[in-house]
Amino acid sequence: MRIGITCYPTYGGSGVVATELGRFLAKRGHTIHFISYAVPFRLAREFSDRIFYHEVETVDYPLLAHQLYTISLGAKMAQTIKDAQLDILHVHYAVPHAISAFLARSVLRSEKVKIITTLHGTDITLVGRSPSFFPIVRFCIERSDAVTAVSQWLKKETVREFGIRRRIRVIPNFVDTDKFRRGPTPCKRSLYVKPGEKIVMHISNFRPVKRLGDVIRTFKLIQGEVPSRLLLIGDGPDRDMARQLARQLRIQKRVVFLGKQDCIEHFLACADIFLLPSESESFGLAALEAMSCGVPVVASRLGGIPEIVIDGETGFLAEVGDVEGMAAKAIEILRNPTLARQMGQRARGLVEKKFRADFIINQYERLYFDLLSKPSKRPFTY
Ligand code: GMT
Repeated sequence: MRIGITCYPTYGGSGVVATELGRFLAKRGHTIHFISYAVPFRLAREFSDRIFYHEVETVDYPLLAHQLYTISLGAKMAQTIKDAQLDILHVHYAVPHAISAFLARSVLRSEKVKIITTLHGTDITLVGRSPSFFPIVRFCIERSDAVTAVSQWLKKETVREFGIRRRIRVIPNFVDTDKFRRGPTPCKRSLYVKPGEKIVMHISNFRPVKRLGDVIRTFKLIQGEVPSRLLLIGDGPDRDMARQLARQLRIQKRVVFLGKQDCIEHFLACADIFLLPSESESFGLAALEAMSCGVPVVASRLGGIPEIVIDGETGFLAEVGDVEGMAAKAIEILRNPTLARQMGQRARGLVEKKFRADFIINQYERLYFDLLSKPSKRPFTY
C-alpha cells in the first residue's frame, strides 16, 4: 500500500506513535509518505528506501496575520495524494490534520484515497472541545473513512462529548519492545547516582497537565525515606517552576534536569520507578515505554492510564494530586526489591502481550486493507 501519514513532528506521543507506525509499515513492504512541517524527530536518523518526507510550505505575506497551516497542509496532502497515488491518508491528532485531509480530498474530488483519523487525546478533550472548533472537529470525525482512538476511555469521551454515532475503533498505542527493554541499552547508573541510590524518573513535555510540581513534591517525600535521585527528561513551560520548587524544598542537588533527549530508552533502562501524576492523560505513552523497560509506574488513576498501568500489578495508581499516596506507593516499591522485580516483570509481560508493535501494526494494517476492499459508500458529494 501507499500510505500517507501526517502528525506533529516534534516531541509528543502522537508524533512518536505515527512515526513508529510508518517505520514498521515500511519494514512490511509498504511505501510511506510523511507529510508535515518538519521531519518527525524519531525518523531523523532512519534510512529506508520506502519512506519519503513531504514538507509543508507555509506562505508568508504581510496581509496574513496568522500562518495558514491548515490550508498549506491540505494543499501538500492533495499534491502528495495525486503524485504518490496514495491509497491511505492516516492523520494523527484531529486538529487540524483531519480538517486538512478532508480539504485535500475535496479539492481532488475523489474518494479513492481513504482517510483515517486517529484521536490521541487533547484533540478531543481540550482543543476539539472548544466551542469554536467543536462543529468542525465533529464534522471531520464523521467524514473520515475510519476513526480510531488510543484508549477505551478516549473513545467513550469522544462519543460522550461529540455525540458521535459512527464506529470508533480502539487501537492502543504500542512500543518497540526490542528497543525499549532492560538488556541491550547501556545503563550508566553511575553517571547519575551513587552506589545504593535509586533512580526515580519522569519524562514529559513539562506542561501544567503533567503536574511537574507533584513530581517534585512526591520525590521530596521519597528521598526522605530512600536514598535516591530524580531524573527529569523533557522541557516545557513548567521547567523553571520545577527548578524553583526543588530549590525551595532543598532537594535541588538530588534533582537532575536532563532536557530533551532523543534516546529515552537508554535512560528508562536505568530507572527504578517512573512517576506520571498527570491531571489528564488519554493513554500515557511514556508510562508504556517505561513498562516495556521493566520499570514499575506510579501514576494518576484517570483517563486511559488504568488501561495500561494495572494497580497493584504493574505499578500503583493514586488520585490526582495525592502526593503523599504516590510517594508511599513509590517508597513501598523502592524498599522491596522482590516487589519491584515482580512488578517490572509483569509490566514487561503486559507490554509484550498487549502493546507490542507487531500486534498493533497488524490491527492498523487490517483496517487499511478492510477500507480498501470496500467500495466507496457514496459517489463524490461535497
Ligand atoms: O498532551 C498532548 O496534548 C500531546 C499529545 C501528543 O500529541 O502526544 O498527547 C496525547 O497523545 C499521546 C499519544 O497517544 C498520549 O499518550 C497522551 O496521553 C495524550 N495526552 C493527553 O491526553 C493529555
